[in-house]
Amino acid sequence: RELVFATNNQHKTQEVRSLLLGQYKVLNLNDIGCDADIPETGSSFAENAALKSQYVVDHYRIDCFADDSGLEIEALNQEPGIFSARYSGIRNDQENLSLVLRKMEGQSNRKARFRTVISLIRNQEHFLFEGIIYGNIRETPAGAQGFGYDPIFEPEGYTQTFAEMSMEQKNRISHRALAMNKLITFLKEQA
Ligand code: ITT
Repeated sequence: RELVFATNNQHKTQEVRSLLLGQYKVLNLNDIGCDADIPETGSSFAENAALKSQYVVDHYRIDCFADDSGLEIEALNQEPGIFSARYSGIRNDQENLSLVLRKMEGQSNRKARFRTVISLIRNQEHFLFEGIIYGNIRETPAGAQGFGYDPIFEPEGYTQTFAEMSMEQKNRISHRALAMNKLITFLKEQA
């Protein structure tokens, strides 16, 4: 069984492949020969996830799901939010992370959450699945695993950042895993 995941992001692909291991083979945009940078012009994670999945349905006529995610920081009015991928103006994880740390300098409220919204299109029907994990923004980055803002995010109840955890550990608790588990449950119910 195959599922198409409308993403260009290799890290997301890896995490999702690991979560679906033994259940579904996952094809990303690269695997289906799509090199488009799908416009994300929506004003919410749900809208942007839906734009990505709809793009693939329109252009390839295949069912698929998409993931729109980001980091929401309380003291920054929930920024970077939907702008997470290009917060610094360019698509560069290191630059984006540095900008967040600069904006958080001297800030005592370090509360944040990661959020993923997955949009699934199946037989022209749309479904949404959300996952949220709460945590805190570190003063300095730690860890070399994962991607994006992982080195500065310490989930509540843990002493390591996401980037200090193995992918398996992150996949036990992450926003993406929570949303994916809802998707997996839904697909099982439909089967
Ligand atoms: P696709 O749209 O092709 O799926 P993308 O990288 O553009 O890939 P998003 O639009 O959802 O994905 O942008 C989310 C950004 O938020 C991403 O580039 C990372 O910087 C950050 N991000 C998302 N999930 C993350 C995670 O699990 N850990 C750390 N950072 C994450």
